[in-house]
Parts: sequence; structure tokens; C-alpha cells
Amino acid sequence: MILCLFPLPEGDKEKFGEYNDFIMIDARIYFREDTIAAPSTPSGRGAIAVIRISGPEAVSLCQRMFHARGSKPGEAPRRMVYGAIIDPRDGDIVDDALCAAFPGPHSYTGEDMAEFHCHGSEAVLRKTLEILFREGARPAEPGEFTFRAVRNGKMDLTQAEAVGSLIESRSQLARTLSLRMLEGAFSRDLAALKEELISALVEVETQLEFPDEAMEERLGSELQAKMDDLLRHSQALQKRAVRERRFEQGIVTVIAGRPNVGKSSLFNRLLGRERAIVTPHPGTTRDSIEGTIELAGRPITLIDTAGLRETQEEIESIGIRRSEELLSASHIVLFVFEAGEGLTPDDRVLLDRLRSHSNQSRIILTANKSDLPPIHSDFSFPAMDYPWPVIKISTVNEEGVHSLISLLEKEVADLIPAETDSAYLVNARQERVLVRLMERLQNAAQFIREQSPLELPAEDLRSALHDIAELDGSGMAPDIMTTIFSRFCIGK
Ligand SMILES: Nc1nc2c(ncn2[C@@H]2O[C@H](COP(=O)(O)OP(=O)(O)OP(=O)(O)O)[C@@H](O)[C@H]2O)c(=O)[nH]1
Ligand SMILES: [Mg+2]
Repeated sequence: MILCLFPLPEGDKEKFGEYNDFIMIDARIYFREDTIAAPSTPSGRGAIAVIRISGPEAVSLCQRMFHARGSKPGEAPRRMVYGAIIDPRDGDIVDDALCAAFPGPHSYTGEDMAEFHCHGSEAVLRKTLEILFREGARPAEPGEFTFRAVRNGKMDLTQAEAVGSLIESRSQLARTLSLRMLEGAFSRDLAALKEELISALVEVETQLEFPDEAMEERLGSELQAKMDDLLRHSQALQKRAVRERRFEQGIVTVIAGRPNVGKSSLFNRLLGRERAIVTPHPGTTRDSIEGTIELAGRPITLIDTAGLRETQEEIESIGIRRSEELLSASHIVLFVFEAGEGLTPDDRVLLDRLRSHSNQSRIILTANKSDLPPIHSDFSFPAMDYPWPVIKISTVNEEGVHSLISLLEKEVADLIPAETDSAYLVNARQERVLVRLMERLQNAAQFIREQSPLELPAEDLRSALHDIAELDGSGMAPDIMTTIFSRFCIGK
């Protein structure tokens, strides 16, 4: 077995930028052309597990270790056949399974591939992989199947990275935007931009190589027009390239308020299950509890917190400190108070603190327990002297809960703007390169507009071309390329 993990050398950290916390996998492993195998389904028990094999031995390996009841795998390409996985050494039956062979180049990786669909038992998986590794395959590195797909021209780097973000997608919107990227929307935009860029660069380089004064004047205006087009198209591309960190962490929605006002009850109601403990005793929730929901196709990280109050009790005060930290990092705060009481002086102290500490958050004043009569018979719900929406709810009879959800939907749709027809999701690496690319194009355009010596825009245009190559993977250093894939899951 080859030891393939090593920490990133100190001196290389700058070069790898955002990847500097990652353990690198030796790039050389990814460039071997041997046969790899790995489970593609998560570990643990499940009805079905899938094992993928790719490489020159893939089909012969599965023919050796699979006894088909009908036709053999590979005889009918891309068709599932039923049979049994066996150990070719002693004929021992490992599992009843399905097997399909995908001869290259019409496979995910572009090379010969095979899949076993067996029962999702850890023992079955372990035994099947043990046989595969004994018979000549080696364990696949993270993302190595997709890496091979890129290496064999089945997809470019932007599509490969979209596979990663599609797997990671936590909401319908993230899924749609990642899928659009996978289908090649970003690749097509980049290819068009690359063509225009090359055409501009060719003109500049030709003039540099064979200076011709008669040509210079005509070229000046043509080049200027070309650069204007290039800038316009690159700006349109940048606009379509949505980089939304909120897709990854979800929109952080914190439920806060004094003890016993019904925060945990609301948390459970929004989550749709009894996750948090609810009791009539103030101070029930000590630590924050997280849950994930989806609203308007966007991911929401919902957090129930310890009730905020002055306390000498050690555990509770740690919980309260944590609540305050969460509040300052939240996108939305559901501030819960009791409808029959209105905002108490304590509520107002909390709200004023909230306003000064988490000025980025959107606050919704949530008056809970609207099913209970007011504390005093002459109490009428006051107009709120805060600039935030107010909504009356009851977690007991559900009054107002739907209106609160609609209001939340509006807020989250606002925080992650609506999907446009052509937007796609880019990751941090792509965003960084895009920003750099835009700067270079703008510089080049400026030099040309000011009729500076052509060496200056030429330099920027060449670097911009290099940026595009870094985006589509055509000109990327192998070690950076494999670092990207090492972030994928094994089996993909
Ligand atoms: N009548 C009525 N009671 C409610 C409502 N919501 C919550 N309660 C009750 O209020 C009490 C406190 O509810 P919790 O959800 O535990 O309140 P909390 O704000 O999480 O309290 P702490 O965790 O102590 O800060 C429980 O007895 C709930 O059953 C409501 O809408 N109407
Ligand atoms: Mg609670």
C-alpha cells in the first residue's frame, strides 16, 4: 500500500491560498493509469451499496469475481446483470448482487468501468473490496473518478467542481445552480470569453511582432471595439457567477428572548419535530441547539438558544454568553416575547443590546402565546416603537405560525436573491480567479484606451488567458489540480 498523504510544506502555503489547511494528496497518485475501486455510497448500513471500479482491469476484474445468472457483465454493455459476487480464490459467495460494465470511452471516467450493486452491509463491502484489492485494483483517492473524467476529456474542471457542489448542495436553489454548472453553462461562457480574448491577444502580439504604422491606426479602433466586447461579456459572466456563502452555511436564524417565552416550542414547530426540550420552567434550554430546514428553496440553519437573563448560575450563564455570540453572527433573529404582556422593560434592554451588537441581522418581533388572555384585563397589544415587523403567534394552537413562515420565506428570498435563468454557482476558488481575471481585462482595456505601449495590455491579456486556463483546468499545475479533487468524497 502506498502512503499517499502528506502535510503541505510550510513554504507552499502561500501558493495554495485557501487550501492551506488541507492535507495534500501526492499528485503523482492521481496521474497513474491503474485500476481503482471504492464504494460510492456512504459508509454504514443501508439497503444497497455501490462499488465502482475504473481502469484497464475493471471489466475483467468483475468478470472474474461475478457469477452471472444470465449474460456476463461486459457482454451487454451498460446493462445490469443479476448474479453473485464470489471470491475467485475459493469460490466463496460474498453476496447476491447486480453488476454492470461500462466499457470506455462511454463511461463516467472515459475508461473501462464496472459497478457492483450489493447489499449495504459493512461486512459485504469489506469483503468485496478486499477481493478487488487483492486481485489488482487499488483504493481510489477522493474524487479520483471525477479526476479521471477530466483527464480523459469527459468534462472540464468547472463541471468537475460542480459535481462536488451538487453533492454538497443543501437546498433546491443550490442544486439548480450547481446542476446548471455541471451541464456546462459556465464552461460555455468561459469558452466564448477565451475565444474573444485570444482574438484580441493575437492582434496585439502581431502588432508587437511586426510593427506596421499604417496598420496601427486601423488596429487601434478595432482593438478598442474588441476590448469593449470582451469587457461587456466578462462582466455579464461575472454577474451570472453567483457565489453565495449562505448556500453552504445556510441562513443562520437564531431564536432568542427571555426564558420561558416559548423559544424551544417555536423551534420545534418550525423544525416539524420535538427536537428541543420544552418545560414550564424558565431556564430549560442551557445550550444552543441547531436544526436545518429549507424555506423558499434556501437552506436555513435554525438555532434555539438559552433564554437571556441575569443569572449567577454558572452553566446557564455560559449558555447565555453563547446565545449572545450566536446572535451577533446571525442573519435573522426571531425575538420571542409574550403577546399578553407586550414588550417588558427586560425585553427592551435585550432588544437595544441586539440592535447595537447584531446590526447586520434582520429582526422579527415574535409575540408568542397569543392563545392566552392578557396579563391585565385592560391590556391592549401596543404599537411597537421598533422598525421591525411584528407577528402574533401561538405555538399551541398554531395561530400565526403560517404567517411567520411566509414572512421568513420573504426574508430568506431577499437574503439569497431569486434564481435567474442563467445563474450558476461558483466556489471560492473560482470566485477569486474571476475577480483577478476582471481586473486584468479592465487594466488591458484601460491601456488600450490610453494608447499606452502595447507591451502593457499584452501582459495583462496573457495573464487573463492564464486565469481562464486555471478556471477550466486546461493550464493548471497538477498539484493544485489534485488538491481540488482531494476535497471530494471517496468514490466520486
Ligand atoms: N399557552 C401557550 N403556552 C406556550 C406557548 N408556547 C410555549 N408555551 C409554554 O411555555 C413554556 C415554556 O416553553 P419553552 O418553549 O420551553 O420556552 P423557552 O423560551 O424555550 O424557555 P427557556 O428554554 O427556559 O428559555 C412551556 O410550558 C410551553 O408549553 C404558546 O403559544 N401558548
Ligand atoms: Mg428553551
